[in-house]
Amino acid sequence: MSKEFKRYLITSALPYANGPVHIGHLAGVYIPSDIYTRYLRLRGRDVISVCGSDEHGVPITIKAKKEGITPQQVVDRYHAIIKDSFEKLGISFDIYSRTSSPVHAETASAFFRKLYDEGKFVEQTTEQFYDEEAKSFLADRYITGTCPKCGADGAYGDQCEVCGSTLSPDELVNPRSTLSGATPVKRETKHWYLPLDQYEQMLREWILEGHKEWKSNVYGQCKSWLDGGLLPRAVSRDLEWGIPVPVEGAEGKVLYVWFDAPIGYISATKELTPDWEKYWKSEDTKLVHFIGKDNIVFHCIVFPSMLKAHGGYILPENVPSNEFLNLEGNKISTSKNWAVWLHEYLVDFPGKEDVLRYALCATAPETKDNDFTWKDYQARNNNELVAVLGNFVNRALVLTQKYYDGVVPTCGELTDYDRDTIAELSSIKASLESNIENYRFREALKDAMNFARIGNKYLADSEPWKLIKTDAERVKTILNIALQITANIAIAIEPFMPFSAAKILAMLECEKFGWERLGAMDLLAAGHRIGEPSLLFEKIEDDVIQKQLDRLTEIAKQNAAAEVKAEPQKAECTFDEFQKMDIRVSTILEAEKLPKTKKLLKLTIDTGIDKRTIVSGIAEHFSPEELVGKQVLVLVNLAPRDFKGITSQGMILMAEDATGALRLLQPNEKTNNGAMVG
Ligand code: B3M
Ligand code: ZN
Repeated sequence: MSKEFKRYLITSALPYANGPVHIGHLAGVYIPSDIYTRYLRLRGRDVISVCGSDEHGVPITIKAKKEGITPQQVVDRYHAIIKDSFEKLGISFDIYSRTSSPVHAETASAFFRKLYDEGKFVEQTTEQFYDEEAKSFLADRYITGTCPKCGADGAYGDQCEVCGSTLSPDELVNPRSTLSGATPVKRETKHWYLPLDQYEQMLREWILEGHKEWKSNVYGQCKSWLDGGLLPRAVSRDLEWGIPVPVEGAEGKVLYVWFDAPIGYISATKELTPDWEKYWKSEDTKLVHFIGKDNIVFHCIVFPSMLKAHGGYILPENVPSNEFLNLEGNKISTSKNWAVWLHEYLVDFPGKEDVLRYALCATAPETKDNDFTWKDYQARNNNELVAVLGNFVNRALVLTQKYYDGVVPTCGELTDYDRDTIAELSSIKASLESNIENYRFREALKDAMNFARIGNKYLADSEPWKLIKTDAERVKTILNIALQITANIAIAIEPFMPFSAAKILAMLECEKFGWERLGAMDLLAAGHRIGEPSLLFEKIEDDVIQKQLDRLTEIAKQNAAAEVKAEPQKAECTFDEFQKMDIRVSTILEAEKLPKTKKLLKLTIDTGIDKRTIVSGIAEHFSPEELVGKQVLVLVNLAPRDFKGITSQGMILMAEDATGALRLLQPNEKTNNGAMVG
């Protein structure tokens, strides 16, 4: 028997304010948490949903440094974009706060201070890398060097992005500081550690014994952390950006971002309501953390240990965490711009907020990584939202306008078929509820859509448009039922597609119904006048999708080009050696393919000195037509060579790009043939 809770506190992982939000974040965290919250609200539960920007951490300072602005400017920019785009997508947090807020600084400092005063931390002095030029300790990310595993240069102190290995700064070959380029030295520094090992037993009992119902990915990760044995974790860092460690003698030290960020949930609740303690400190509250899989250890092991150390706080009842969403077969990456950004989507697809919510919920990586493709997005819109949901609602409303001038007809005697349909509808309700309450949102969405599927089938089977000529009375009942189903849809889809639910209610000219009315067949009274129908969804054409695919192709190209490493420099050559090469601007006069060869072109060139023949192996890269008339650079004193009986007198200069394609080197303005290069 599961426990009855009086109220709910829903948290969603605080997005880092070092970039905008993308579809991976949405599918993994924010759409599920919003569905859950909206459902509870519709059920009339006491629920609050809190979130905010995570504004500390090294990636933010690195971004600021790269752009030559302050960390505060970075977080101001992204906090605004993230907050605005969440709102526009209908993510209905009760508060979207930020960890640079004064309330948060106070809350996090007090939290640390209490643990400090009660001796809950272990103080430890260790040797850390220090940059003597920049006079600064170096976070792992600020140290780069050669990867010990794959030999790539530019690996970071915590990870090599080329081979994916997790590293520690000590392992880097030839370590350098990214602040000054200096070779870092080791220097002693003191930090505070939370002795997680002391909480191991509590965590084992609480999670491994007490929460076997957690999703297997979450439970599994917790088990392997606990089985591996927990070690004390540093909760302070030598950095400038962050919440100062509120202890004497801690100058230049701030709280570790993963210490302050989860306290952000508490600060946000405090900002939202003076009654915040009842949400955080009462066993009657159900606390649920929605997160992505990379945050599991922090929410299931570290934060609960912090809360226990502090005392007085409840622990989460569940931590529904999703796997990752890929984009068109590749891992979403902020640094590689391989993402669909929410704020850009909202501009490119105005009015299609629910389409994204629907597509992302339907492909949410609930149990394993999943792939978002634009083709799938289009198909879900066209084949499901337009063809099933939109089509049913539109038919019900248009027929009512047509036959009854927009007035809900009376429901006469029910047939067996009517009764079966109604019974089927009410049976979905239980499944929909259980799926949402057990965090199976994809299944829940299917249940909600089944209201429309059943409605569609009902109209298709009962054919009111034919019956109207022979049995007008029966049509009244059919349309009454179709309209009741429509009103039911407005309830069932609200957690998933709130904009469309509101639109249906507006067309029906009714107020929002509570969840308890789902399944009822008397939502609309006979005689009630409905409003003008309009289309709920519109078809998305191929060219719109192609544009998005083209954008991604372009990004993939740029990324491939950026990844290419230049060949190492050749052995030195003297000025005299260089001077021996005679390179001239020349014009290609004629070009033809050499018969019986695949690669060779025979070119006639005006070098300014003479007209001559050059045989060049570029037939697979250029057609003869595109070369004629082009000015190029030619090494004219290269010793002649014979190709298939033709003597070639020189070489055209070219560069090979990242993809192996050849580019002609040309003067950037028309120049006289024979002009010397050098
Ligand atoms: N900012 C990490 C992330 O987005 C982080 C979550 C904090 S939740 C307290 O992966
Ligand atoms: Zn490597």
